[in-house]
Amino acid sequence: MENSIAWNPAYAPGVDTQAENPAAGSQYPWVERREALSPHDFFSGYVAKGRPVVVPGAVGRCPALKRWTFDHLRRVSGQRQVTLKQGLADAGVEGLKTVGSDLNAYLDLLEAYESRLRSDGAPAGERPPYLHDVPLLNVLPDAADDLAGFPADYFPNWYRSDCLRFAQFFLGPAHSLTPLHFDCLLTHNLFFQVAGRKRFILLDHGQLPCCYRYRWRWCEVDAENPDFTRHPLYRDAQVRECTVGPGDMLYMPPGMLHHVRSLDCAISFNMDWHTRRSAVRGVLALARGMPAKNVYYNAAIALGLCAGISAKRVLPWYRSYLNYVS
Ligand SMILES: O=C(O)CCC(=O)C(=O)O
Ligand SMILES: [Fe+2]
Repeated sequence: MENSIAWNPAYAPGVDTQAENPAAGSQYPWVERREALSPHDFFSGYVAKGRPVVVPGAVGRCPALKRWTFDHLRRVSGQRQVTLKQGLADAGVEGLKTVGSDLNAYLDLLEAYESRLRSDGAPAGERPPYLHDVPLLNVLPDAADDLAGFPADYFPNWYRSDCLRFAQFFLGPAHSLTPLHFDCLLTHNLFFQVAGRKRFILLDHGQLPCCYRYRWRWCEVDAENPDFTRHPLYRDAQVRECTVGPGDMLYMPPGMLHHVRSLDCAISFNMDWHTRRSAVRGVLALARGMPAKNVYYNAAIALGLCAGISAKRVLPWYRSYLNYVS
């Protein structure tokens, strides 16, 4: 079947997902959106100031936007084994576990779920697991061709020549959820949406005391349906949101809390990266309870950035982070 999952044409590249955001039911102030933001202004206006920003259409011209159909995924990688996550739930991640599948079988599950959803109009049966945060090049080894024109200038120099080796892939059904958390190494995060839409609910790291943290990086609060009786401090939390659609890029500064809901069947990828400053802070976070393993990864990157050891040479020490479930 050619293209049996049709990515929602209402959200093709260039459509303003924020102006017209019916499914999201916006509740909070929007994250700033900057069309055609230059890398220079990105670093001075957002990275240096720890402010999130959406750059609509930042990867809107990459071939991946049209190319990454289910058919294509089956053709190039259908036989590959992938690790899926189950238990990313509204109630938290205590039941989180991983399961293996080949990609074809997973795409079958997604297609069946999405077609039930289209015919019944409501979540139908158990939601399939989430292909969540796995190395992009393990799923799509030729992703560099698909991402021709990728704006590597939004990354620090150290990462540029090898940036896709740091990229992590996400594919999941409509309604998939990553509950409220921050990224576990306290990295900067550039997030790229390829197909479908996702809604992000965001809080600065300073809001952590309102969010009832557990297991270092996760938060008990359900950011879509907060229960102020269980979590009274969250009443005062300062919350923002944005919706990203195909081609959009979202920047999140280190430690930013995020709760991410897929509004459609969606494909994304992201890259966690450090500046010297965030890498050194990531090492010092040992004193704030960061797990030793995370500190080790931060030390590897800090060494690369501060001692001028190339990303290629540091990658063997860092690579296991890319398959790390925490
Ligand atoms: O897309 C998602 O479901 C989660 C994304 C996320 O947590 C991240 O980019 O760090
Ligand atoms: Fe995250």
